[in-house]
Amino acid sequence: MTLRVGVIGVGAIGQDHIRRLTHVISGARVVALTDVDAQRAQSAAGSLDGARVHATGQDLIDDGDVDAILVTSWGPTHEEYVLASIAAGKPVFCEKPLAPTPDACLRIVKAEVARGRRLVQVGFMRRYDAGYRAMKKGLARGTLGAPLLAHCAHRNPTAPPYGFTSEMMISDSAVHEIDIVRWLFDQEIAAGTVLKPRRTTLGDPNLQDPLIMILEMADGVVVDVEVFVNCGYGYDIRCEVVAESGTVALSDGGEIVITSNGLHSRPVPADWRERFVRAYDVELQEWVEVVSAGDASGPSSWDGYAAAAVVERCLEALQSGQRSTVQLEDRPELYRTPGGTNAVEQSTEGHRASR
Ligand code: NAI
Ligand code: ISE
Repeated sequence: MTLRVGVIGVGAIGQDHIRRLTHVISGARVVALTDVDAQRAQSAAGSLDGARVHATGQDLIDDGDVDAILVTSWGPTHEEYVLASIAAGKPVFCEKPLAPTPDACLRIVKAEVARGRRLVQVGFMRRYDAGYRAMKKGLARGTLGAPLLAHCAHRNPTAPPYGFTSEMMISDSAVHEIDIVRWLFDQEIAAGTVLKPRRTTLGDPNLQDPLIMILEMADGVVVDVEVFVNCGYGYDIRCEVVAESGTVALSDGGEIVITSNGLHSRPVPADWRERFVRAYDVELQEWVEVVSAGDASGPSSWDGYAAAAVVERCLEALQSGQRSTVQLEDRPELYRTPGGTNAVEQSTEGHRASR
């Protein structure tokens, strides 16, 4: 069976996901598209065999030939499309953030719970990255002892061109670290503090760039996250966990080492597309397989909500300079099933959330 996918929002990541659904992974076909920029939608459809262009996201969701929805429009538009997909009973993959506020995410959680089955997967693709998966397995083995600390860095060569703000450094960029440490440690985040170091003179002077977030996990592990969106030299993602008997870290290795002029050097990825290319492939391949089997797995609406709640408190901490505590609602039963949130989801070894 081929999963017939409709895509809402065909900008940078929308087009990248269309490419992978069409040319990289198996079992899916893009049959419909829409974008508020109608010309962009027409041009994206031009490269696809027989894909329909719809005037609105709702028309696309209502299309009887669309089995599942991919939402890759701007964050503030996600809630409307995810809720409409749930109402139509169609599986929906929504890029991060699930929605900009915890309240909006909770509306999605409640709609899904009322429907009685998981339909939503959130695009926290780092959970599918080989490096982060190896770190999680390394920690689970137990030989390193209890984790105590983690050091993360999230560096973009330049801030995205669309009016990027200091708040977006947390809600758009560091939201990935917020999700990945919840997943790595299988713990919620209990509090956040934001430090404001000296600003770079490169890039927008209004940006608090870099900034440092201190996240306190519920069990006392402390995580520092450097977010630096105009680092200039490339896209550099780091993560090291310090445990009682050793450390485990993402390797900074690319695939090759260049030796020249008395130096060994490794290329730095240009952007997220390059750094996480395999993670996005695995993420969407698993989504297609699981959804085609009538099932659900991967980061859930609950994970989208928990991340949004931490983001909200960190934004408060950015303003106040104070530590902010995070209070989550009770986790509904739907998101307690095995594999539903924090397991290593892998077709060969993972569990699936049941309907
Ligand atoms: P973009 O600006 O390149 O593309 C967004 C597209 O959505 C544009 O073509 C825009 O016209 C369209 N759009 C906006 N509102 C719409 C609406 N109401 N209905 C239909 N189309 C609409 O942005 P980009 O970088 O592709 O980001 C899109 C989403 O993906 C964001 O939520 C972003 O945070 C997320 N993202 C996730 C990444 C990841 O690593 N997982 C990487 C990059 C983006
Ligand atoms: C972008 O939206 C992403 O999600 C990328 O993964 C992240 O590294 C970048 O900072 C965001 O702007």
